[in-house]
Amino acid sequence: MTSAHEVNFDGLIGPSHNYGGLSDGNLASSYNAGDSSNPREAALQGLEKMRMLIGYGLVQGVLPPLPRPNFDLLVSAGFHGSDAQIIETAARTDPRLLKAAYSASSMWTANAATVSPSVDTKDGRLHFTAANLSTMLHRAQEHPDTTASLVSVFANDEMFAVHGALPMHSDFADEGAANHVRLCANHGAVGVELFVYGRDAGESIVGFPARQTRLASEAIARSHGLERAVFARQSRAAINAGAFHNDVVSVGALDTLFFHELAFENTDETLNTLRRSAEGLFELKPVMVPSREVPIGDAIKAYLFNSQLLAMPGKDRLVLVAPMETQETESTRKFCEQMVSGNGPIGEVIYADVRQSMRNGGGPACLRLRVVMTEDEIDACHQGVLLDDETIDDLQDVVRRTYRDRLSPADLTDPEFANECRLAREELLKVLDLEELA
Ligand code: SUG
Repeated sequence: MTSAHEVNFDGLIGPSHNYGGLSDGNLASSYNAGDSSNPREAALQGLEKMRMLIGYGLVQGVLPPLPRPNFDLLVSAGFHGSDAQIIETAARTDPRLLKAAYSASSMWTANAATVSPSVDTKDGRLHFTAANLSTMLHRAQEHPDTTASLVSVFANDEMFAVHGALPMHSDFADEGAANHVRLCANHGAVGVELFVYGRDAGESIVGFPARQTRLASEAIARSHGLERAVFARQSRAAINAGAFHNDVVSVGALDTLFFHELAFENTDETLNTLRRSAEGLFELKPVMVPSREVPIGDAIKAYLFNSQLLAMPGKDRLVLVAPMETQETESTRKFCEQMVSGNGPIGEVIYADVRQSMRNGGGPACLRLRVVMTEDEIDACHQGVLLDDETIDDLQDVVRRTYRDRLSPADLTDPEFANECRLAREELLKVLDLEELA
């Protein structure tokens, strides 16, 4: 066993954050479609969450926003000419495609990749597989640039293995760490990796899309060289209620799995398989939230489970970092109050304001990619993305100077906005010492 830290790499929210209504099955995205967003506030909220966690003694990383608009997407759809001509023609003929090309969805880094720490893998390297996000067009464009970011940040081939995305076919649909939970005795010990899928390859589904297939999860477990992988099916009821990823109805940390009664198709089988895989390593602590206390609709509206579940220095029980919406919803607030007053594994709930992201269906857990790293791995990764208060100040300064505080879908048609986005990103990359990604 080695000592290791769970490093949270949050997605820095980009200047084109907007409410495009692009995600079928994601209720917040549909309800808020067309509203004006505030990209400046969104990015500042995300950075304040990162600052808060640094304050609690955690190691915090960041991944930069991807280049938007994505001219490659627009050019592959046949638009051509100068940047301004491409935008003007796309705005006239296919505004939805223009919205997709502008989507700031890479902020939700829980969907950037699936990550297996070196202690779990056969070759002893820390493995990443960029998610193909093949179900939604605006997300399917992310993986080439995400892979490039991961390659830049985790550049040491002896320690890190960055795999490109799985084939772009519906049989391999993969949404990354949002459907993956690692359980263990402590971060540096061998873990059990739980992969949650919504359908089998080739299976057709009625209702909201199931964005992860069992085949995709198995392919990742194989290529990461995992010995203790468990595959469980997400319940159809959860998906149809709006849980488009498993992390909307469950979250785990160390030996604790916090989940809604309706999260899995077969709860007993899932828990028993986890217990068997964890034999000799740790004793699983399931914390199930019953529907009679928190109806699934409330859990999804309040995003109770889309929280960060964290082991914090100096605290002997886990801390849940939940969105404000969990505090504002009666059933979830009450559940949290009762939970922390008991003697279970979760001892505290802290509420974070990430409302701008929440209105697109992204809570605290969506905004971060967990990477369990040894001290040597932390030293070997690109240091510019490891944050302290000063770097957060610098990033916030760029955001205040370069981001708009109001963005409506109509603003995306202004060619000048594309230029603003590019300049803002270039300044952010400079702060992170990642100009190579410009
Ligand atoms: O993929 N929303 C994202 C939210 C992702 C949340 N991530 C996790 N649960 N891990 C999605 O549905 C909305 C974009 C828009 O409509 O403009 C969006 O893509």
